[in-house]
Amino acid sequence: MVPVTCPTTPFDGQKPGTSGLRKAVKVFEQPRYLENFVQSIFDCVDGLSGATLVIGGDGRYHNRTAVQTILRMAAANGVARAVVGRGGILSTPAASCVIRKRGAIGGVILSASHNPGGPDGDFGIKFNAANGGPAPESMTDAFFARSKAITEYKTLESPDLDLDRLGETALGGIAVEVIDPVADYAELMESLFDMAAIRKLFASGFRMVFDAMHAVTGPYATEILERRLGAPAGTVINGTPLEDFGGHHPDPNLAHAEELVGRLFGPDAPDFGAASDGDGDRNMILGRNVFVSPSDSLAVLAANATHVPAFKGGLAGVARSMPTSRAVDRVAAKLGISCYETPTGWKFFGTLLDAGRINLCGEESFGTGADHVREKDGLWAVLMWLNVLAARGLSVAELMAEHWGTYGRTYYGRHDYEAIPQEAADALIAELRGTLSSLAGTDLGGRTVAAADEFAYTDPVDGSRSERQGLRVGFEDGSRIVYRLSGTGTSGATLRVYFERYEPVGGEHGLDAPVALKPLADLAAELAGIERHTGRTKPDVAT
Ligand code: VG1
Ligand code: CO
Repeated sequence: MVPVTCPTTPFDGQKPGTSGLRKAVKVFEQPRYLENFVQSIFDCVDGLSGATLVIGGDGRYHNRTAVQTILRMAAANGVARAVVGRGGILSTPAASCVIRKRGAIGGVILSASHNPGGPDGDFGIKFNAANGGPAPESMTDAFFARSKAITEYKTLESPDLDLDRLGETALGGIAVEVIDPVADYAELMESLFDMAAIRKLFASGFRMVFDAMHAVTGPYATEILERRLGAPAGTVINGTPLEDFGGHHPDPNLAHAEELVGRLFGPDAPDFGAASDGDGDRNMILGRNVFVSPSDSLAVLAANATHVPAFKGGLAGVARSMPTSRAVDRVAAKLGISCYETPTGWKFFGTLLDAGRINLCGEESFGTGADHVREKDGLWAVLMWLNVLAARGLSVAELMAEHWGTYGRTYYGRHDYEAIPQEAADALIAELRGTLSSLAGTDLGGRTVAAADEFAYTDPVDGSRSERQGLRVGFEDGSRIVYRLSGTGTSGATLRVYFERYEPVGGEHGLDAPVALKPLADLAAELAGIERHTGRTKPDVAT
């Protein structure tokens, strides 16, 4: 097993987006493409030599090949120990958990999250730092800069390792430890929740369906829900991870989790439904005939946090990404705790969590999490909901009605226009940016604009600055429209338009969200000239 140094030349566009570098599998399959990016990471991580590195992914097509490549490169780059999930599998939150538990220098996580998989699907790679969280922008900028100047990468000439057998093997000078991908994570979950109360809930006949969408969460959900909490066999559906997710979009929302939605809104519906995405960090929460918007979910969990052992001392503070609705702000105000507004992407919560300023946070994009790891965590959110339902003895519908009755209801929706030409998207944003400063005080569709601006963020802990994080138009009646371009897409640009409408206590709480939001959605399309710029008359996905 000889270490070798291979000459290479840079590839264009190895710029990490909202959550790592995501490209079509075909792009990643080009010789040297993955190697270049991995070497760029290794060149930028201080203290890599002699350290422990965690490696794993969501099991999608190309995962195993990539894990073997990264192991060889880790060995040649002086890593002392590599910790790998069996079969190359680690959900994103489990990887975060293992990095923290092992005191690793960080981890390489292979995933394109909710993007489809398979030979014609997408692949991705991200680096998480020693705190278990996504590399901050200062690091991802450094990886990108390095990728543009790279001239060589280091690897080993060695056969593939057996990733399916637990235990330790030597590779070059390093130890490779293949671990059960579920064990550490399941143990952590048991330390956070009132497992006995949830077990009792299931024993009393409470029925739930968890849709793992043939993605990474299947083994985790089966172990924790069915084996440890006693939910009946069959509670977890689509629980076997497949390289192509069964040809589906592993995206837990009303558009893509059709089977689950059908069950919860159909005859003899169970009490509770949930789903997770490709890499296990997202969650969707449903009750019988009820969809809980992710923004509301965050607010409800904040309001009920003290019913859960991990939070029995109360919350230190909460945070949400900018486009996430302000429902949680109202809870924070009532609790007298801080509420931070951060740019989109979990990496912006890291400093706040590390500093202990917050211990609960979330995004409108079906992401919720806490300070137990440094990633959003799908199954954790499901367990948190189960714990709250068990403690409160209410149905999901009753809990939501109580919440809106106390804080008012924030209707929330998002429209995505996918794969539009980059120039058209850039022109739309540039034009809108130019009009923002003149909007305040004007009347738009019967609503008066209170303020309009482009969101920029200064991290209150480390002072780092992030510009151009989305355009927002707020109205005097508490409603709001936000526009931004996605940083996770792999073809063209994706325009995201977010709407919220606030109905105070005693207001109209019984509308269907799309109906309640229709006037705002129409206004948003007109204000940005979406049809004029893109030719699109309706979004590809509405959630
Ligand atoms: C999207 C979501 C964002 C989330 C990111 C990664 O980013 O909007 O909230 O953090 O995906 O989630 P963008 O830039 O496409 O809007 V995951 O589960 O794809 O890692
Ligand atoms: Co994900």
